[in-house]
Amino acid sequence: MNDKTEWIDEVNRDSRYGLKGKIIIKVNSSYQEIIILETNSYGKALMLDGCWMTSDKQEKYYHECLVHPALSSLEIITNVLIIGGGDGGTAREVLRYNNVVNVDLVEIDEEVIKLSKKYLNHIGKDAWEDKRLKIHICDGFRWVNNIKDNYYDVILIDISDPSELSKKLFEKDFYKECKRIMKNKGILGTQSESPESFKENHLDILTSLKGLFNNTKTMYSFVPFYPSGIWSWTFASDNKKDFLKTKNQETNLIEKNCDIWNLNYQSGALKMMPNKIYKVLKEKKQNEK
Ligand code: SPD
Repeated sequence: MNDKTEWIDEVNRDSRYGLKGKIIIKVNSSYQEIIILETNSYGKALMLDGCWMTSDKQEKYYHECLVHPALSSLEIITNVLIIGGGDGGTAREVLRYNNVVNVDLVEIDEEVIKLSKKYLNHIGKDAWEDKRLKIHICDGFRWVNNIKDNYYDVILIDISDPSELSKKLFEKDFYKECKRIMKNKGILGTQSESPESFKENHLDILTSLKGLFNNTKTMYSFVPFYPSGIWSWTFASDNKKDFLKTKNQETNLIEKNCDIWNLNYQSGALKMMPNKIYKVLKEKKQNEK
């Protein structure tokens, strides 16, 4: 570890979101720059290509909100796909459900997994040793193209902000493939960016999913060190309108052991769509008629 304490910032438009700490490692993988920082306030933090991804003391705000709305809503969960998620936090939360049989974690950058296992073990914890977890070092788009129809019960998209590397995973063609490989009653959940600091991307994600699935729902909550703090997770399904209704018998126990998410938190977060987002979506819908 470097002994020097320094500020590392994510720059988003004209704002900077910084953490102060000591750099544990800074490397360039074949895909991106990876920094792991030891901070006083948030424990170890991971930055990819200048964007904060996760940190020991904030990750639950993100991972619990991505995983539990979808998994608590399904009685039977055989196959789960995680696109991205190389730090292991999403897999850890998924594997808390004993009735999950198989989890495919598809991450393009092997280095992220290696470094997360080594330095961010507080996040992945024993998920890495769980026999149900299969790690595939592969491009997410290529992976979904090669899977048979109606295979996954849940697809969770845990990827970085839109960039050269990730942009295909925000496009309608990718979501179409996800829909094809998902069971009829399955649920897709994705981090859907910030309605404030990534407003256009956020609207694009919601519009694409609304165009493809019968039902979508967006949850808004906080990830304190992401640009603007407010973040969102969107769930989509062709199942009934109330597809995010609790059906999994393990939910009560899981809820008790969460730090952030519970069914009340979820029900409030599902009502938090900022009016400016609501109005744009309503106008788009009217224009389609
Ligand atoms: N602005 C950051 C968006 C990050 C989404 N993925 C985070 C990875 C945590 N598993």
